[in-house]
Order: sequence, then structure tokens, then C-alpha cells
Amino acid sequence: MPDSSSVSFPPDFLWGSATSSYQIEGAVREDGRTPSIWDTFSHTPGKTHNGEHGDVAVDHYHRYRDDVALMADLGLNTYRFSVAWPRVQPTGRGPAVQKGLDFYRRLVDELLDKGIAPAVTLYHWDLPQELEDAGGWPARETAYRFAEYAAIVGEALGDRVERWITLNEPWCSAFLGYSSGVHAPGRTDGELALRAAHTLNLAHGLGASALRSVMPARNTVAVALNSHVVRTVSDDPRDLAAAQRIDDLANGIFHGPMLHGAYPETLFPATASVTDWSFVEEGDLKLIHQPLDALGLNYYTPALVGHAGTAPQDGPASDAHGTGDFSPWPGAEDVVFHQTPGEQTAMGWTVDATGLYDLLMRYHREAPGLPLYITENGAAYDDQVDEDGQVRDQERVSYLHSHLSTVRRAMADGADVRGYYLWSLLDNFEWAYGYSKRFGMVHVDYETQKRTPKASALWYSKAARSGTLAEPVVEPAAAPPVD
Ligand code: PNW
Repeated sequence: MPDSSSVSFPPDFLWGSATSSYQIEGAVREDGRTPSIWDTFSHTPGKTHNGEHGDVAVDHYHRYRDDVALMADLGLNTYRFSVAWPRVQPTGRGPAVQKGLDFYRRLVDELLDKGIAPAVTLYHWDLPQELEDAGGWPARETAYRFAEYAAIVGEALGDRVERWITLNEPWCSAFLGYSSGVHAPGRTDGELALRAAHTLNLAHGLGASALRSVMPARNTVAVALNSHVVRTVSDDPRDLAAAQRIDDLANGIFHGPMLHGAYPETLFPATASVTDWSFVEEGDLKLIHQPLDALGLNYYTPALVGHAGTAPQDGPASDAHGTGDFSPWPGAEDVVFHQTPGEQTAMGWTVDATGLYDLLMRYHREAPGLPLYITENGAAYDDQVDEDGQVRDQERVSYLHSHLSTVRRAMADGADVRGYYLWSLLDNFEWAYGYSKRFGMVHVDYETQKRTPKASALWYSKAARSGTLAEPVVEPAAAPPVD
């Protein structure tokens, strides 16, 4: 390993952070916004930690100016945020609400004014509730509604925003939303989840072409996938087959149609007990297979899988990939997720930077020539506010250092990585975990909404400004005075 003083990035590398609308905005009833599936879900007893919801979140809707100023102070040159569909089209159909669009216009202007390049995600999980009531993602119609919404936002912001992302992590929308039910809308039906995956693919394709039809040609269109890094617990053929099935259900089901115009052949027999796939219509794969300008990859932790038949009866199983009452893996209930060895974050996710290297090299091969972005990477820790008000999050600094070093190593080995978006700018509403998990490089006091950059923000800021990685060391807190 080279020492970190030699880890330097190209001068045009993008250093950013990422957020999503429902996780930070609050103001859920303002300016014509209507409920999304996450408003409904989080207000349903038992669905989120302590019944927490995004009604106020970190009040970004009212504090966006300060938040942009904070990013500028940190020296970041890009910011990935998402547009709330129910602010723009409250019923999921029909004409746009200007006040909703105006918020994003103001945000974008503020960013551009500070020299921060905006990257817009159109869908980060807040589907208008009315569209869910009409069938949600399992219903084909939702893809056409998404394309209409994409055209509205593309037309409103396309003159100022160059970087566009259709969907964030369609795997979570489909399989956590409709199969395991731990995310909104909380359905637990594997066939619905596979239908949802197909509609999301269609939405991506139709949305990408809708964007292109209304935007200047210089703008770029991408998707952000939470591609799973799937490792096999042994070379036993049963374990290898299990890993193949998870790879198909996690990755190939999306990148197959999007990048290659086809579902993986092995996906159909593996899910035959769940669906006959008759919802895939002639011509769909062509609609999904649209040219892309870049690929966004979200990475947190790898998965270690094997077949139930090879697993020790009392061996440690991992819940990081959603076992629990209902599986997010339709047709693969006999696959076992093992605990990946190593230190874990507050999510119980093992810290493993080599997974990020493997992911980048895989897509470097899978999509030759396609520029790659890390659209999310980061970690939740039980951050402590010291007596002097500082948050010395040594673990997050180490996490960022190891993962960014790995990104640089993949670049040296040929991966065309153009930028990195740290998840997240601010502590925020972590979905089913509510406010109990803090991913921010900036601490938020949820009582006062006070923002305090953690040591990781200062470390990352140095990296962004210098294009090099400093040693991952945080100054210890001063010893309390002895009296
Ligand atoms: C992603 N899983 O969510 C999302 O894009 C963010 O909104 C979120 O805050 C972040 O990662 C941290 O969780 C995921 O169970 C949620 O595999 C769950 C899973 C993966 C990603």
C-alpha cells in the first residue's frame, strides 16, 4: 500500500455529499406538497424506530441557504439531492405546482452561486401516495407517470442542472418496499416486488428519454444503483449457485436491462416459483435500454452468501441484508447471509473497503467506457458530542480514508471514476431507523436544528480542497480540567 501522502486525485475530480428530499426537508404540508408513501408509512404505528417520521426532519426546506453555505465553507464542489415528486405533482399526475418547483430553482441558484455543481435525483423513494393507491410500482402505469414527472422537472431545471439521476437504488424501492416490507409502502409479496422491479426499470428508461427530449444535449443522464458486492462463503457449487441467484436479484435484474437490454437468463428459472414474468411486454427491454452517460454506484458493505444446506446450524447469520420476517429475495429464501468478518458500523454493516474496489472494477468491466460516480458512501456511528461541543468521529474519518484510498486505487487500475458523494451531508431521517442512526459529516441537534461539522467534515474538506488524503487522525479531546 502506498502511504497516504501519495494518494492524490485528478484536479477535476468531484468532491460532494448527498442527501434525499424526505430525509432532510421537513415542511411536508407546505406549498402544496401532499403525502408520499413515506409519510403514510412512517405515521403507521410500528413501522419506524419510535414512530419517527420526516415531518420536520432537519428543516432543510427552510434552512437550505445555510446548508449550501456550509457546503461552500467545506470546499465541496458538487451536491447530490433529490426532488420530492409530491411537491411537484401532488397527485402524481397533471400540471406542476410552481411553488414546489420554485424551491428547487432557489436551491439550484444558491448552489451555482457558490460554485457547487448540482446533481439531481428524480426519485429517492417518496412516491405520491395517490400513485401507490392506484397500484404503486407494481403497476405499469406508474412508469408512464414517472416519465411525465421527469419531463416537468427536466424542463424546469435542465438549463441549470447538468447532472441527472433517474432513480436512487431501485432495489430498495422494489424489494424492501414490496417484499420484505421494511420500507414504504410495506407490502410483503415477492411477486409484487418483481413486478415493481420491472416497472422501475421501465420508469428509468422512459424517464431517461423524457429528460433528453426536454433538456440541452450537454446534460448527462445516469441511474444510482445499490449494486451489491456478493461474495461466496465457499467454493461449494451450492454456495456458488446461491451467490449467482443473489447477484441476479440484486444487480443483474437492474443493470441487465439498463446496460445490456436483457434480464439475466438465470433469473427466470430462479424466480419461477414466484412469477412467470408475463408482465414483461414486447418492446419493454428496448424502452429500458437507453443510452446512459454515467453510472452511479452506492456502496456500504459487501454481502457474504451461501446455501442453507452448507451453513453451520448455529453459525452467525447476518441481518444486514434483510432476513427478518419476510425476505427481500423472492425465490431465494434458502440462501443464507453470513456475517462478514470485521469491524461494524452502528448499522451492523461490516466495514470493508475492498468491496468498493471490487464494485468499481466490476462495473469498469460490465460497462466499459461508462464514467462511474460513487453516488453514496459513508457510515453511521454513535457520535458523541464532547464537552467542548466538538464531535471527534475518528471511526468515520478512518472509514472515509480507507474507502477513498480504494477509489483512487481502482482509478489507477483503470476505473473511470469521476466523483464521490459522501452519504450524508447532515445527520438525517434514516428511514425505518428514524433518527437513531447518524450518517452525517455534519452533526444536527434535533432539538435546536444546530449544525456542527464533525471532525470527518473537516478531514473531508481538506481532501476536497487539496485533492489528497490526509492521515486519518483526529486530535483527541483535551483532558477535562482536574480540580
Ligand atoms: C441507502 N439495505 O439506503 C439510501 O440511498 C439512503 O437514503 C440511506 O440513508 C443510506 O443508504 C443509508 O442507509 C439503503 O438494507 C437502505 O441493503 C437499506 C439498504 C441499502 C441502502
